[in-house]
Amino acid sequence: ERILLPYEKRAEFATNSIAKQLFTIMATKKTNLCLSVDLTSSTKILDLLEKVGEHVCLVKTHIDIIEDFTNDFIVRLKQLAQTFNFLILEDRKYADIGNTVSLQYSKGLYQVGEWADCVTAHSLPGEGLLKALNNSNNGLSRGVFLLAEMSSEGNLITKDYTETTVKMAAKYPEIITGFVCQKKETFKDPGLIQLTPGVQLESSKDELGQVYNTPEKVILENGADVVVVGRGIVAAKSPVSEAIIYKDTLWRCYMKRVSG
Ligand code: BMP
Repeated sequence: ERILLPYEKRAEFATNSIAKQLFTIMATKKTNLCLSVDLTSSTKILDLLEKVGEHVCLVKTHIDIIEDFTNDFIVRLKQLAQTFNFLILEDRKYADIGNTVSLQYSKGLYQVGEWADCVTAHSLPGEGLLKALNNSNNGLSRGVFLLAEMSSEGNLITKDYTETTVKMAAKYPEIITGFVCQKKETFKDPGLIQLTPGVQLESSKDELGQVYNTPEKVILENGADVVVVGRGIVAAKSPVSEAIIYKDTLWRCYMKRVSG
């Protein structure tokens, strides 16, 4: 079973180079925390990453919520990624025909393909978008997390949709890093990464349908490999000490899982 294998071992099964790198970073830095830096000021993001970069394996951005975006933000973000050895995931959730996704990925204000190690995409439009992302990497190592399930209440994803999504991904082993999903049964391939959002220290909900599960539940029962935390950290009174609490808690759960 994939969830019983340590990240070092999982790295050996990875067919996508970003998945391999991410497994290796987790094993080396002993953290499976992905910080979702959902802040709208570029200096606030950079200041926070300066302090928590050492505790995370992956930083997830929503680049289109930043109010003072400049190219310098990207330069500094990449410097931090190098200094602290984390990867960058732009949570763009592409969901259009291949040609449009190719333009959205490579062009426009953000030029996501230039700086994001990996991106998220919906399977809804069909595999054309995976072909497009696969062809737009300019020879760089790039990855895609495909949305197989969502954390929000009332989302329209069905069991059938999830299964077809996993089958679609199997046709693009060189570009697929893993799945954004909620359950360990969703996929079996040990070389792919389960990225799970909707996590806080206490189970709860927000007022707009987001559902939170605990670290214990998502890692030990639901099979999460990388855990996404946004407001649990960024909206805390002391984001840095909260990030350390999340990192330690998530890593303890992972250690418990792999030591059987
Ligand atoms: P928070 O921990 O503050 O609820 O943030 C969760 C983050 O994960 C958000 O950036 C959201 O866009 C993302 N996300 C999610 O919450 N559920 C999903 O199913 C997929 C997501 O990407």
